[in-house]
Amino acid sequence: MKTVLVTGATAGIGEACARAFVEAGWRVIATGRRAERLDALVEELGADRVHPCVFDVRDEAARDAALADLPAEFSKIDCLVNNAGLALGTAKAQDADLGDWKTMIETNVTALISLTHALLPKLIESKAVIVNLSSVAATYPYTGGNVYGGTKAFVRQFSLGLRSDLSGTGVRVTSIEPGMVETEFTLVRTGGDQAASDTLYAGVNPLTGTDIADVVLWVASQPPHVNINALELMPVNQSFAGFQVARN
Ligand code: NDP
Ligand code: 8X3
Repeated sequence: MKTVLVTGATAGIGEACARAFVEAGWRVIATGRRAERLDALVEELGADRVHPCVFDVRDEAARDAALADLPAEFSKIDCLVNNAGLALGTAKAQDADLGDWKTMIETNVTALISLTHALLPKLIESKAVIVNLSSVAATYPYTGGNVYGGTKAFVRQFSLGLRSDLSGTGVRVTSIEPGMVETEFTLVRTGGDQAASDTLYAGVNPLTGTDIADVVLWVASQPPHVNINALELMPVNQSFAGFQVARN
């Protein structure tokens, strides 16, 4: 039985990944800060299939302690899903909070590279699949997306660079780049504004966490000679708009 480590498994895409991988016969190391949500996953999916690891991805000491303590049957990691991440705020750069910018960089970039670096020896040994959650925001800029989009562009380019560095090791790397997925993402981004979140997704028929989890599982289930480099997906009701022009 294979094992996947999913960061940010307490909500949204990560939680759906935990369910999808267990359903497909994998063991899951599920991480996040909200212990009660991880406990609920263990309760639902079984302690033999889900191992909870409670830590903030930015806290390297807590992370290393949790991962040093993995039960033997969860210790060989066949797939790493770097999913934990967030956007904070939609303000234009000139109005944005610098603390929010730093939190996004620490979570979406620094924590992701740090975990990947820490696990690489194991991942090379097991010829693992690394799946990184980037975003359409990596490619298509929008007003107020400033640093969030920057972090996701980093994730995409880091994924491609990692793939290049890992040539010949058998490790595969994929950048997943979704558009609008209805999760707790907008609730977090708006500081808990449920009405704003509901309004954003109303009438869109957005992607779901399960849609993305199915894609992540498909990527991880390809035969060993197939690497999905990058995969961009959107809801049908989301597409591209034109440039803006400021007139004097
Ligand atoms: P959710 O807010 O629903 O879930 C985010 C997950 O990340 C939670 O499990 C949360 O766990 C975890 N997380 C956030 N910060 C930390 C932290 N400091 N330490 C540990 N875990 C953390 O959002 P999504 O499921 O939508 O987002 C998952 C990923 O997908 C993100 O990287 C996001 O950027 C990306 N994405 C999302 C899209 C969308 O439209 N929703 C589109 C494209 C990409 P906890 O709070 O318990 O710690
Ligand atoms: C989340 C998608 O368009 O809100 O990464 O940036 S978007």
